[in-house]
Amino acid sequence: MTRTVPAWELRSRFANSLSALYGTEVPAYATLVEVAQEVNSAVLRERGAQAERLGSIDRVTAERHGAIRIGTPHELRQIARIFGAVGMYPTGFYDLREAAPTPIPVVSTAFRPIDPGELARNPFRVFTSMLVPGDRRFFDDDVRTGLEGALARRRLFSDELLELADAAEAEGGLPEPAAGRFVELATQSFALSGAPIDRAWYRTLEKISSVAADIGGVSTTHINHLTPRVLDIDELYRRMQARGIVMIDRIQGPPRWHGPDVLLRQTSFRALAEPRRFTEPDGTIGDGELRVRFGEVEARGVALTPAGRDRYDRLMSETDGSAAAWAARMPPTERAMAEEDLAYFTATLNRARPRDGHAPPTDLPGLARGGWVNLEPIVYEDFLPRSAAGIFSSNLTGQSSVDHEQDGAVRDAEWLAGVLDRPLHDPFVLYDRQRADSLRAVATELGTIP
Ligand code: OOG
Ligand code: NI
Repeated sequence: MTRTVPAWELRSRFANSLSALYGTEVPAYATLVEVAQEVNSAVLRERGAQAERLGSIDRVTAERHGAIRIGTPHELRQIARIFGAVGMYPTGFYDLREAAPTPIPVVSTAFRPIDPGELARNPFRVFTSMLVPGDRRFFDDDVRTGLEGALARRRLFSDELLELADAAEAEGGLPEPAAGRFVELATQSFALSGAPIDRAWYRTLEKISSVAADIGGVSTTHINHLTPRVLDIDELYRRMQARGIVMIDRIQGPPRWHGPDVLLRQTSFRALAEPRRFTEPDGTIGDGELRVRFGEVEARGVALTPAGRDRYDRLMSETDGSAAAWAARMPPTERAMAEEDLAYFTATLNRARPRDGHAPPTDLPGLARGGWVNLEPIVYEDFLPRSAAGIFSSNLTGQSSVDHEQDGAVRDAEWLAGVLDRPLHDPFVLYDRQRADSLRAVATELGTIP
């Protein structure tokens, strides 16, 4: 009898296999992974256990996020089945149509493990964007009709892949050889295709949005970037430049400062132009190239509570986001962030606390203020596309822009959950649950169970 390869192992194999593919497709990615590993080893040597405070070195070394872009609710449901097979579930709603300074005609979610144990085993996540052809800020009736026709005709995933995915999700894994076949087919479906691209149609879309062209101008999908995690992104940036790779001019997100690492910091480089084949207006097929894929790297910090997130958004929109502005508005230690309920932590009982006759509180800020607990940061597992203020607010309030939709549908988190036909997880709820679980254990030990 063959062993069932469990979902987490399928996920890990899928992430590795995509990484191998992307390394052959985009050689600068392989350099980026190499430099990230150099930096991570150096940080581990210098900082010891402190370096692993936001994840074990094994986790961080294996950690990647990918991004893909697709065209229709139908395709999104299929992708949800494929990711569901490897224990990755839709989490968070991002409306990039509202993103300053460059609105993009997509709404997005991230597929990722949601359970802390599963994240520790392998935290692979994929930011997944879906085109909104019905948004009249971007597309007129002709282009919309063209897009809908082109997207309805294509098939991204084979029946064999989808059937294997369903079996894996139902059984919590797959036996061999089905497991290997699943990983192979899933990887192939995100490879860059050699199929010719209709040049005129692609150009029409590209004038509106390069992302729209990358989705609706081609007949397949592909992994758009694959991002390793690094423990010191400033050092990585210096080393990449020293190797002659031109990076964007800055690291996005919070600045480097003397307080805790918070949320997500990212930087990227543009990949080289890649050869693609084109169908010309006269029907002949010619060569050309496109630059749609890039390289990105990220450093992760502690997850912020809604209050912390609000403070972060204000900081980024009202100040220059510098280390000085940051220091003026954010508390400089994990403990102070916990006391002000700005960031998420798990708590364990502080057995060294002297008895002083005080009754312990039950909330984490109170327990932190009274010295009752030791704290561990909960790492931010989500995204900050275009870190500008306001993108995420749609996640919090569900507000949307009805008047822009040609078909009158409001595209918010609830709508996306309906499209997916499975729960759309809210990142704040997941972080809160993790904190609450740890507080229950502390309360049991303190005898304060409500
Ligand atoms: C996805 C952009 C979002 C990130 O790291 O914030 C993303 C895309 O370009 O399709 O990957
Ligand atoms: Ni990314």
